[in-house]
Amino acid sequence: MNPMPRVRLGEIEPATLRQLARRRLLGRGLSLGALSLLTGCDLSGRGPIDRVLWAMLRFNDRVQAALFNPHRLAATFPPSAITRPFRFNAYYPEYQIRTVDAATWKLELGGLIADKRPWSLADLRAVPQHSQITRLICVEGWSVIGQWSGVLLSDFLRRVGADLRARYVGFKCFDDYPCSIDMASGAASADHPGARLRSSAAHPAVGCAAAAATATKLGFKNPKYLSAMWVTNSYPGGYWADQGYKWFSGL
Ligand SMILES: Nc1nc2c(c(=O)[nH]1)N[C@H]1C(S)=C(S)[C@@H](COP(=O)(O)O)O[C@H]1N2
Ligand SMILES: [Mo]
Repeated sequence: MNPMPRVRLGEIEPATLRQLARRRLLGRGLSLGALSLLTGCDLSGRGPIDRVLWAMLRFNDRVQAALFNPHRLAATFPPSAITRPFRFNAYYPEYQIRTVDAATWKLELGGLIADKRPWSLADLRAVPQHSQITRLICVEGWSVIGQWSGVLLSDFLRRVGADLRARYVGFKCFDDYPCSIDMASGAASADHPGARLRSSAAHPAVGCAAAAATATKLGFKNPKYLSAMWVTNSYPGGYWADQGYKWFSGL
């Protein structure tokens, strides 16, 4: 398994820029990789540094207004902005994708959930669906804009009688990618409608049955190939969180 490399900033980047970014952005949990993607600045490129700085300051204001405020929604985009072809990413190369039979696939439920009956793909598709075009940002240093459709995680959690006062929503994936998010991000439909269980893949190459997409978190907090979901008060960790990435990783 290759570790997901951290985004490296180019040698041209001055210490002041880095300090500024740390103080004003990283403190809030945003990686420099996410920053460079959101500003549209290639920080590893050879562009004039003050252009980058200027863009970052402008970006910082915009981000504070739009992304870091937990009561604002994730930025959405028009269909024309969707990245094609959509990019696949996992902790293994694309040719090693494991597939399941969508007809027999089930999402197992556990932990602090009243109705633990497993859900089929048809069950997931039979409840009200929501669609959103948002940006997925990977800490490796790239982003894609994609359309995520499916049942809102907050709706789903209420339907199955999840204890919404619990702290965590944990996910198991059939490619052995454990993941978990905070209940506040998963269940707060009014503030964060971004979190949803998507019942089909955004791109056919993924070949997955279901995924939990969280528009308000970095890419690695979007588990796909789901096999189980549970609600718990004990910290479940996750594949990258266990290797030192910030567990919360919100935008
Ligand atoms: N099951 C599973 N989910 C996963 C991963 C993985 O390796 N396995 N990688 C994560 C990472 S790091 C990213 S950036 C996104 C990429 O999603 P995509 O392939 O739909 O673009 O999936 C996330 N979810
Ligand atoms: Mo990622």
